[in-house]
Amino acid sequence: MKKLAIIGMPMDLGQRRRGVDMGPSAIRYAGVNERLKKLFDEVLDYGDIPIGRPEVEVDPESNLRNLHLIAEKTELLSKEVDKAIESASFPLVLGGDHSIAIGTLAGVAKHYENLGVIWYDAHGDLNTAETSPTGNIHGMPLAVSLGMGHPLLTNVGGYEPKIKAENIVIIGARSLDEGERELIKEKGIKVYTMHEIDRIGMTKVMEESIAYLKERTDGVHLSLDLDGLDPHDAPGVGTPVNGGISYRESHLAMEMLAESQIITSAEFVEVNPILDDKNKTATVAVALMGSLFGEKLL
Ligand code: NNH
Ligand code: MN
Ligand code: MN
Ligand code: MN
Repeated sequence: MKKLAIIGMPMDLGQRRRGVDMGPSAIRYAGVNERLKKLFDEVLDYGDIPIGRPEVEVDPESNLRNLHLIAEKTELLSKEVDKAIESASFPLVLGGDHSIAIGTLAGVAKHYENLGVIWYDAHGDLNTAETSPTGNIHGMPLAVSLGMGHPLLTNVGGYEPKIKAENIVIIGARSLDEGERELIKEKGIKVYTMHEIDRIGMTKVMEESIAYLKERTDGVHLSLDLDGLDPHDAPGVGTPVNGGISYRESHLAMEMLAESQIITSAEFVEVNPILDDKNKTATVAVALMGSLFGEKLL
């Protein structure tokens, strides 16, 4: 029995551009439930995690904007994700900005010895308060999941770390801050930048990534930031970076993941319908989910 649990996380507190809190609505409007019903025996929509309309936290002392709110809300998300896994459903989280990954990974990682992560993103999201040029927590969730950063964030779910550096593969990187570069080198994190995607092609990138994760992990979480794609194909994101992964390359990547059967949880983040062109980005997200979950033309 193949069951899918859809969990909306309408949170925009991890960055400064409003509208990404409407991501889950935009993705539902683009037909996620209908599309995935054909690929699962049962699709359960858990609805949205209640975020409300909290006042933005401004603490001039700290380079962690909305720290307390994000810790509190991601804790709620981690519980829902945990519940989905306990009831033998595949958890699919709809964002929201990428800070939500702190909660998703907190709910997922305790179910695995060696959780792998594919971080499909233009960015590394490996900043801490010390290295972040912006103070935006959506630039930090991968570091947080490694146990690096403010304890209120690293301890979401009540344990840390969630993942090991050698179980991460970053795909699509083309904008890294200085501290992130250093951390990648220091920890030996596997990264396929746009250079490698251009040079060896997405087929090889995915073959290598899948082989690498298969041999060392017992489950793999896909964290897909829509800004990993080229802004031409996914314009509705808060921090677009030119020269990204194409629509076709992204479908290929999802199809290869479907074939490999390694993915055990997923989230699609940073969809901002206010910055979008007629819900194009949410529509792309849903199409990619179709491929990820095994949709076939013939
Ligand atoms: N690296 C920048 C920061 O930390 C930008 C992060 N923006 C993202 N990450 N969208 O995926 O603020
Ligand atoms: Mn559990
Ligand atoms: Mn990101
Ligand atoms: Mn990004």
